[in-house]
Amino acid sequence: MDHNNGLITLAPRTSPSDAPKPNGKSLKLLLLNPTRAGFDSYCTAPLHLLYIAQAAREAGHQVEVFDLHYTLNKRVHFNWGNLGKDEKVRIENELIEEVLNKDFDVLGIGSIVSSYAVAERLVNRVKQAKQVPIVIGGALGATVHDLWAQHTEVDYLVEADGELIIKELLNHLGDHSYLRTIPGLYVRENGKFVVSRPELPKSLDYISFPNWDDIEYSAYMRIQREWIAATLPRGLKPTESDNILPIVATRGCPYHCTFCFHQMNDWTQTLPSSYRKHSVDYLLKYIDHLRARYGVTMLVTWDDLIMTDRKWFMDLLDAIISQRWDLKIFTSGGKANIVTRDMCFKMKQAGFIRISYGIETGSPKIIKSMKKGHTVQDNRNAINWAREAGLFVHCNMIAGMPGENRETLGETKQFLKDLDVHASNISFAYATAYPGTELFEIGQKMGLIKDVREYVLNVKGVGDYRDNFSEISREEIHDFVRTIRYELQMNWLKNRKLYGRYLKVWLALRLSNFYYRRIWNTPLDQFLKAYVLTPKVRVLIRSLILQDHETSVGKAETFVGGSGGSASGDNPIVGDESKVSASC
Ligand code: B12
Ligand code: SF4
Repeated sequence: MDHNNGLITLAPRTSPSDAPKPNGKSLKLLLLNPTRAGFDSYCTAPLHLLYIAQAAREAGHQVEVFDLHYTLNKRVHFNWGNLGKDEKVRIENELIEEVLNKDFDVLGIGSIVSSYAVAERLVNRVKQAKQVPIVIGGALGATVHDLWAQHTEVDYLVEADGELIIKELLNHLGDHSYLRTIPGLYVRENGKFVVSRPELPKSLDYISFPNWDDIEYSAYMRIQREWIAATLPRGLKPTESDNILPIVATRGCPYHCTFCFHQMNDWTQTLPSSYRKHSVDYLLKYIDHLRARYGVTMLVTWDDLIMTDRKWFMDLLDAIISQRWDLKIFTSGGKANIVTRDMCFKMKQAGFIRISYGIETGSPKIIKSMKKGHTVQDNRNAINWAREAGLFVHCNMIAGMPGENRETLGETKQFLKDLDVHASNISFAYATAYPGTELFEIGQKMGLIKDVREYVLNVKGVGDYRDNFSEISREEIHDFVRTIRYELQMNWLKNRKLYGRYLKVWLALRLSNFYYRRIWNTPLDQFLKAYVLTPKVRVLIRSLILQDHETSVGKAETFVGGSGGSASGDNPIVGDESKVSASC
């Protein structure tokens, strides 16, 4: 046994245990998807809970899925950001009361780590009111096990795929000597968690199809459609009749990029790879089911890295092509050292319309220190091949990693300009450390993350730039992320000799520089009200400064292939709240 942070790690179980008989009782399981710190209004389907719900139901239990994030946003008309603090507290408490009024024997919560603050409040309130066991999964759970141990009375945490674990837990609730042998289940004993290392079956085919009828799926389809429409150029945007659902074909990833979190992300590389996948046959059946039951016309892949196994991925593409389904597929998971020119063409044939790559940087030094496992030249090839095949290409970028300086940012800018990337086809994230990643440990060593609880209580999306890992000031990093988008637009317009629009963006950049460098501490609207008299001019200047593509550069281009083109709707300054997956 080894002891750390109040965690006791048992030796891995070498063979499946002799399961004692289930206690035979049918339990009521309530599954919650909590809201996230910062309470953004983007609502994606709680797919993780649908998988857990289906598994629990198969083991003879009753399940309800309650998506607090969606319910809250729906209640405030997706306008959370504009509510006052008191109003926010009132609504959160109202929702917690609703949870308390439900009839359940076990409470399950799952989300990403930015839900920790809300989940901690929720758990403590539930434990005050009811003596029910609580189990937490996803990145929210085991990565911060010491916080759950010290600041709550949570009973169980789940470190891995939860489908097998939830069955065991519900069937043997209370039998700690048995439960502590379940791989991946953290069991609280005397204020500490005890755990057996997870054993993850390499084939995911034991997992049943999630039941989308557990949630108001058509609402999530609509939200997803609107988000995708905002990120794609005209001609590729989904229409009202498109029904879109996410799919997860593989889980985990064999790479160890320093900033990335995935389940069983062992960046110390002492454990076997966490990568696991469904068979092509399973996926064909599942997609067919989604088409028949829910009228799905478009899929979004939510895998960590769907193309990890090149041969398997090509087989999947062939199988999809042979079905002649006429499906559209939107993916975030392209990796430059895996993708090939042939793969891009085959993806196009199979219905893929968009691919995003974790380009991250144009600096050879930074890409190496991120442990991306590929080079800047690989990135160039990957973008060019996808463009040749007619895929819409999106580049996920990161600014402010350790070692970042003026020179490396300059290399990134030049890289994007040389490839004639349009500003709307990039997302810039600020380097952000999530627990369970190497960057988190680097942040602790650099003294940036001192108090883990304080950090986790406040960790939000990448727009919330709190820690500067780089060699230059945070203002310089901010300035780069703000101005690169104007500069790429100007570069793109100049390459096409569109000088009228070039001048407009040039003016917008000047205005933005003036505002952010000279008077940034006065809120923009207050400033405009004080100094700009005509409302029409105020609207124009506001849109120029905030870099609203629709109003400042004209409507989105009709364009496929990435050698330019502008998809409207990106977050104007940070541009990356919309990213749904790891960079890859
Ligand atoms: C959908 C998604 C989102 C959604 C929200 C998801 C949510 N739950 O709230 C949106 C689009 C909003 C989002 C945003 C962000 N995301 Co995100 N997202 C995903 C994505 C693509 C899919 C999640 C999923 O459904 N996975 C499939 C299911 C089956 O796996 P799972 O979630 O791990 O669930 C299993 C187990 O964990 C466990 N389990 C989970 N919950 C529970 C509960 C119980 C009771 C039990 C028993 C078990 C259990 O069992 C499940 C089934 O086996 C993942 C990548 C991925 N492939 O997982 C990233 C991921 C979760 N996101 C991530 C990140 C970094 C972000 C952003 C910061 C990105 C950004 N660029 O801004 C933002 C944060 C925004 C914010 N304000 O906090 C990271 C995780 C970060 C972390 N440590 O928490 C991931 C892993 C991607 C990555 N590698 O970078 N994301
Ligand atoms: S960024 Fe992509 S390739 Fe890197 S570890 Fe994360 S999922 Fe894997």
